[in-house]
Amino acid sequence: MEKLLLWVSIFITVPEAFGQTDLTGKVFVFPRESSTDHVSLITQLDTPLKNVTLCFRAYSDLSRPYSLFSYNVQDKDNELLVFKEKVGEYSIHIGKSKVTYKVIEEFPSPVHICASWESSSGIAELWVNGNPAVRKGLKKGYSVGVNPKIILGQEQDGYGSRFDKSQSFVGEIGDLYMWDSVLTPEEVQYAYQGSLVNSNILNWKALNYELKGYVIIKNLVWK
Ligand SMILES: *[C@@H]1O[C@H](CO)[C@@H](O)[C@H](O)[C@H]1NC(C)=O
Ligand SMILES: [Ca+2]
Repeated sequence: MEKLLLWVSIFITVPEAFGQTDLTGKVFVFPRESSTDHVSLITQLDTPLKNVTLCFRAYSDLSRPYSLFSYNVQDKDNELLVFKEKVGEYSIHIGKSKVTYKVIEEFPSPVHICASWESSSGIAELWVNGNPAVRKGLKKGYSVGVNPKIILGQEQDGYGSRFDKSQSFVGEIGDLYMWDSVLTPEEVQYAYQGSLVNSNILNWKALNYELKGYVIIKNLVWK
């Protein structure tokens, strides 16, 4: 009984100890171009990923290429990367390989993105504003590595380091969730509508993060 109580108290206190914050209705604003400003997202991940989905909202008026979500592991660049190539074109990178997606979009306008990858088939899906792009495949059989450095605002070529100003993100990001599973099309729609669905790797409602440099948290005023 005492052991049980001890466990209960550990589960209650851990989220606070790790500094998790409910960012519902908020966004990270990256207000200027730099090679330093970024947000580091902290998660406990010690099982390699065979299935993964990442969803978020972003709003930027950059027309040059930029990183939306950069996940590196020790000694492995572009382990999991969602990148904007140009207006109407995105790419997903897994284990240094890359596939691209062409989408119809207005510029500039807010987007909701879901990107998923399934090791058993290699299929990577990109959903933009609830619409699926043509599916592509890469790194079939691969596993995405553990103990990541996850960076918003900059594209890593190192492990939490080696940023490139010309690939930095200027704009706003919010509603970010990450799962160790591939969401169903219905779940992607829930995510797009903002009525989600618990996530287990990263959760905007209980986010553990560090701001570095000029990054400001503001209310979400677009969607
Ligand atoms: C990944 O998803 C596939 C089906 O899409 C499933 O068969 C497999 O068990 C999943 N693997 C893990 C580790 O969750
Ligand atoms: Ca890189």
